[in-house]
Amino acid sequence: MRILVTGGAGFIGSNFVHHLVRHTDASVTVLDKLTYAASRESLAGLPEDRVELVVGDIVDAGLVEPLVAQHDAVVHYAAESHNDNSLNDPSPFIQTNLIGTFTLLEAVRKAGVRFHHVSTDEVYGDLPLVDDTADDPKRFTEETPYQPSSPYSASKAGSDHLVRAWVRSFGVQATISNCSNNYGPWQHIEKFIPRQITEVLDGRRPKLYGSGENVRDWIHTEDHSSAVLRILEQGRIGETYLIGADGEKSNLEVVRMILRLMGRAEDDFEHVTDRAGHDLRYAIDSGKLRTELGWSPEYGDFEAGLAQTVAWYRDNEAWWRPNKDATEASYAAKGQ
Ligand code: NAD
Ligand code: TDX
Repeated sequence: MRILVTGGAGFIGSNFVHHLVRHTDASVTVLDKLTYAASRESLAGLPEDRVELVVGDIVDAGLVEPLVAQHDAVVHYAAESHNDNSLNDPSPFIQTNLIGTFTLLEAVRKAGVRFHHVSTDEVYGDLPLVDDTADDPKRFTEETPYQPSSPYSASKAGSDHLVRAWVRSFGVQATISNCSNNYGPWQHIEKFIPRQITEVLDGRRPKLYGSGENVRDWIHTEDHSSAVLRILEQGRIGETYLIGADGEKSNLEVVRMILRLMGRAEDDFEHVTDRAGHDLRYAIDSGKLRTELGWSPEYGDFEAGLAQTVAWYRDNEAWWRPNKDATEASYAAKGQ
């Protein structure tokens, strides 16, 4: 198999490339624009005879069409991925997430190549918070109606709709997955967990948007990769699979856990300006993926996975340090 991985130099895409090399004998081409979010180092150490990096834009049909035609499958991770950035400037989100996905769909349609589209649970909007007495709290399923809140999630929702239309109208051989919040090594420090870990490493206080009661459903990026590979190999064409590991935690709980793991007082954080339109709660019911394809996550213990992630950022300061000042300056300008 020759597999083209778009966005394979980003946080989750690079994990998937390592996963493919470890668990299959596929040869892999990474197509990545190397935006601010990419990292060549995340691909270091991979065998040169199996992994090639092509630097380019998924919006560029002249590049994409011949490249796609040389592969058996495309796994599409490339995206602008940060909600806060989409509130500052939605334009690159529309370009990459919508026009880029359209460009890839046209290429796989012409070449008859299998396509897997990596998407997010944010396309479903948000859920109410759960009080402790509820015995069967609502979670997202494959049937939940789309109701995205931010320019980022709206652009991902639009890209999902394009994939479904290309399956139905043109017979494109595609599957879709919608995953919950990922954590682990190599995540850009603009994102919640690495931002707080690196704030503590720098002797400052973690920064919670608003009250901190917002809930995210955390999954280790290794588990996301194993699920995507399972869907690529065994998923039914035209189907959507939700990926999640039953990792619901409020932001406040996560911040307290990070502080505890790093030897600081659990209330040593600050509240900052809330995100506009901030989604309240995400929660995934991954029953279809587990029952139909027999997948299950390996990182069942969030605190253990978080402790490993803290250790990774402690040990890899040389990787994140060059981005830290600019990332914090941009948050400070918004009171965050
Ligand atoms: P990321 O921002 O870390 O990486 C995105 C990668 O895409 C970068 O390497 C970037 O250079 C590349 N890219 C951006 N625009 C491009 C373009 N026009 N052409 C080619 N490459 C381009 O993102 P991530 O967190 O690794 O997310 C990867 C995918 O997974 C995205 O589609 C995202 O929507 C989805 N997802 C992310 C999460 C999460 O928690 N981070 C959860 C569910 C789904
Ligand atoms: O400093 C912060 N303080 C804070 O309280 C930051 C950066 C975030 N937050 C909150 C906002 C969210 O409730 O933490 C939560 C997680 O924030 P992000 O890491 O920005 O993730 P989120 O907006 O939930 O989206 C993520 O999961 C779904 C990814 O960035 C998306 O790409 C993915 O689709």
